[in-house]
Amino acid sequence: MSDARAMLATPSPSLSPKGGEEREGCVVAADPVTIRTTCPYCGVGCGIVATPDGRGGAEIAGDKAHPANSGRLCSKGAALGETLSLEDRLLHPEVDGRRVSWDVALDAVANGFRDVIAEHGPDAVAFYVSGQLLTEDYYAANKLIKGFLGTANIDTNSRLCMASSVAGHKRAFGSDTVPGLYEDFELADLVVLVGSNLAWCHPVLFQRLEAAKRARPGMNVVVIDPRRTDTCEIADLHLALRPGSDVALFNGLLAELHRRGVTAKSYVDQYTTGLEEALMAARASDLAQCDLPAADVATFVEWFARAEKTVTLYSQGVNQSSAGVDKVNAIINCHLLTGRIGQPGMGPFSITGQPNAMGGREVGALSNTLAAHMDFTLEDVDRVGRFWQAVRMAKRPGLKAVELFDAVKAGRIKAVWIMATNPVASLPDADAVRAALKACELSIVSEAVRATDTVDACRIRLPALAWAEKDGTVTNSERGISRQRPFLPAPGEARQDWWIVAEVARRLGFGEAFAWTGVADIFREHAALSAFENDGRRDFDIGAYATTDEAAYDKLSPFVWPARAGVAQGGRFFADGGFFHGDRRARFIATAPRAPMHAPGEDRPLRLNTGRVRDQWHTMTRTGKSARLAGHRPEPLVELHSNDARARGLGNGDIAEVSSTWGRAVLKVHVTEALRVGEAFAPMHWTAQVSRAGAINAAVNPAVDPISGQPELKHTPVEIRRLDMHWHGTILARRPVMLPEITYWARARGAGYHAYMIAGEQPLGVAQRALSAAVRATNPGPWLKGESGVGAVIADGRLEAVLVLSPGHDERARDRLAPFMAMDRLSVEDRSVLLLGGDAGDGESERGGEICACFGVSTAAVTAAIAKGATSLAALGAVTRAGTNCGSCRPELRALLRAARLERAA
Ligand SMILES: Nc1nc2c(c(=O)[nH]1)N[C@H]1C(S)=C(S)[C@@H](COP(=O)(O)OP(=O)(O)OC[C@H]3O[C@@H](n4cnc5c(=O)[nH]c(N)nc54)[C@H](O)[C@@H]3O)O[C@H]1N2
Ligand SMILES: Nc1nc2c(c(=O)[nH]1)N[C@H]1C(S)=C(S)[C@@H](COP(=O)(O)OP(=O)(O)OC[C@H]3O[C@@H](n4cnc5c(=O)[nH]c(N)nc54)[C@H](O)[C@@H]3O)O[C@H]1N2
Ligand code: SF4
Ligand SMILES: [Mo]
Repeated sequence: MSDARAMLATPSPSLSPKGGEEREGCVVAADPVTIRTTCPYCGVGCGIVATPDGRGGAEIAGDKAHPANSGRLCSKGAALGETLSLEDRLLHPEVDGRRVSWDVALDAVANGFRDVIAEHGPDAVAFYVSGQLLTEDYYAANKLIKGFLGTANIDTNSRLCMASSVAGHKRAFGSDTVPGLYEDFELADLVVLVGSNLAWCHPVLFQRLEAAKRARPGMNVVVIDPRRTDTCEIADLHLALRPGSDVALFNGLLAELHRRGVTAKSYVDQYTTGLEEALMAARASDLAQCDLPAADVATFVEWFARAEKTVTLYSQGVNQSSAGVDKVNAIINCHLLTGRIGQPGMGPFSITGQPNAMGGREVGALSNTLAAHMDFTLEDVDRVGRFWQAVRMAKRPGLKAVELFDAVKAGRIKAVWIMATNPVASLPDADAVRAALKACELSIVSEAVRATDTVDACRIRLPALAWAEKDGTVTNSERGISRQRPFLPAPGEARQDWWIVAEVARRLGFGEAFAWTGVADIFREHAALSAFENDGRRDFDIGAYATTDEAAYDKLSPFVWPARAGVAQGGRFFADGGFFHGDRRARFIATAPRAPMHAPGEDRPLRLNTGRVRDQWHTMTRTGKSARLAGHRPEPLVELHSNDARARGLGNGDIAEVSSTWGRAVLKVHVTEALRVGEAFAPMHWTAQVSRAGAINAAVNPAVDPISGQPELKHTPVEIRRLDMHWHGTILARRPVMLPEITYWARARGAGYHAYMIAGEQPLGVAQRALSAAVRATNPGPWLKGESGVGAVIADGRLEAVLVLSPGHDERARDRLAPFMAMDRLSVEDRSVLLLGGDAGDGESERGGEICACFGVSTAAVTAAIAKGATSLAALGAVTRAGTNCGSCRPELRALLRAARLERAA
């Protein structure tokens, strides 16, 4: 490992004046070196083995030795190699659109903060950070603002993600503790997934669960989600409850478990308080609110009552709600009642979204926590202040994300520094966030990518290193700490986030407290703080690592905390009580069901739910670079039930406006039976960079949970209206096209080209002229006009760009034209086929979208294989290769197999 590291030009903490756009220091090794690191996407935290190719790229594989994944990767992890190029990276500091040196940029940040604080006090500044920072970066940012600038106005995008779980844990346990381990899913007899689309959002954990269920078919899986997601493919029971009614369901469960005597009496007596109040509230709530078939609820209760080994996993369907904290506690109540916590195969399990959501909670970067799982009590403030030798300690909690950006808008916050998050796309009421940043005196962003919705709105832009170049640690959902290690040299002038923070701190006169020479220094300090005056009072303690030297840090193997010095590491919490409230007892919390904050009404009768798709990550700054990840869901879409679609004259492929009190988005319609009537679903991924108006958060409401401050991203009243398009079209072009004003466009990556899916309201002829001019402006060469709205640039026999327009939908145009882009030369015959509308005749023209990202297998190919007699996953894999690599598409393959079985039976 250290040999490999020595070959890489890892960034030195000194200022470097140079800045080529290339990765310097790429070396083709005779014997390729491999580096063990961790996936930068979801909270499963899969281990990765990266083998640099010496040309700035790398081979990516799953790490068989990593406990989270044992070698598995999902589609996103497997495609990481396609995200490493530099063409879209921010590589030099900029102030007001001008490239400047690091010195100038850092001085501007430091002077800006100094002036604002001098004039308006410390609460006029803020940081907004991210669960995608490494722990060391996170620690540095939190220490600077809370210990030296004197304000707790630092919040993290985990506010949108985990805040309700944090608050629920603290209410129940007295600490933000995830009691269990991943293996509990494999050991359980009942796994309840609440508001989690595990198959798409934590695919490797889903695969572990799937394998365990196959090995022990007696295991039951229950999915509680208003939508029928792909996760339901392994469910024995799907409860499509009314959105927001989870508290009523778990209250009903609690009351019924107690009535049947499933109470773990000695556990409850010895280790808990508050059961009577919780039961009273539970009995007072009404299961009818859930709008579920009584027989299904009875089955759920029966299974829960019977299975001692029960794990309840929950995610954003629980957290992102104005009743999020109550939902968390209603779930935990059931586990406390039955004593099913902290033992193999048992427990409530909050699964985290981002790779370092847990690390952010550990360093304390939420505005209402302090550091190392300490809070704003007098003792904790004093303790952390002494440890840091703080100059100016924050003494009370700061603003939470939504209120923080409200304060920016109102001018109360005059300087804001954003790191590793894209709030203009990911916060609710997002256009207001953009306006706030544009109006802000001093807006600063540390980013890896040059063009994002947030970068566009910020004055000072600081180039950060990205995944392949970064060095540090992350904590996954089971409290597992792993190393992220650099395997590519630093490009341009990009620097690691902690270094940027430390340089600003130095310029503000705090050099001594930020004099780290590398990440291991910061890790040791963080570990020491976790153990400082702890003595078992706080759950988070990794004191065993407080003296880890550079070599040991370099080699650090994944470990699960707690890791107290001199005590056995890892394991579960709370099997024998030991909670972190003063009396060491857990609290039952009385929860009363509440409907989502904003109810659908006459004007906006539909309820908009939002979330994720399988192959994209958040605002697409990385997954959007991969052609193979673009095939599954290439366009920004809104799903709605066929009844609701019919009532609005909407069909598949139509363009519709989704509007709310807060704003609007323009999306492509996808009709489905997987939703409840009256509900719609839109993915969160599209931004202004890749679509005309596909950013759904412009329309999402900013209501928050009153305790956690987490936004209710899953429930916004909307109306959906058909927009009458005169034409639909597709452009494939080798070089990016500057599109004219049109109603709808979305951009996706193809293999060696850019794809634009477009539609408009102006007359077809007008559009044709404007669009062909736009295509030719950046893709020069002879323009050939064909039949039925086809035009193409063919230079030296190669297709440079092609445009197809038609009055109706032509959903298949992209698939039909793509094979021509893959040809080195078009024969005379190819040319005429293309100009006739482009059916390459490979039988793949009706692909119906892509299922398998690894091998580019279409729905049509899978359906054809099933029709020819493939009746199992194995047979499908043998014929089409679909599902034989990462396995992320297996739930969808299974759904097609099941549909075919039902059809045959009918
Ligand atoms: N492919 C992919 N994977 C990811 C990410 C990504 O961007 N892309 N992001 C990562 C991150 S940061 C996170 S936080 C996780 C999120 O992972 P998940 O929470 O699993 O994903 P979501 O799609 O946000 O929402 C989960 C489900 O909640 C349901 N839901 C909505 N309202 C309710 C309700 O009232 N009750 C219940 N019970 N369910 C409801 C939705 O229908 C949805 O299916 O995913 C992580 N993994
Ligand atoms: N409607 C709706 N909105 C949602 C959600 C939802 O379910 N529905 N989910 C919410 C949730 S759970 C989450 S977690 C958020 C996620 O939302 P964001 O955090 O805003 O999304 P990302 O696209 O992951 O943004 C990370 C940014 O950091 C940059 N970056 C990557 N690596 C580094 C690095 O090392 N250093 C620096 N400085 N920058 C880096 C990336 O290029 C990217 O621009 O979205 C929230 N928003
Ligand atoms: S499940 Fe996929 S996205 Fe999540 S850590 Fe593993 S490879 Fe990365
Ligand atoms: Mo998240």
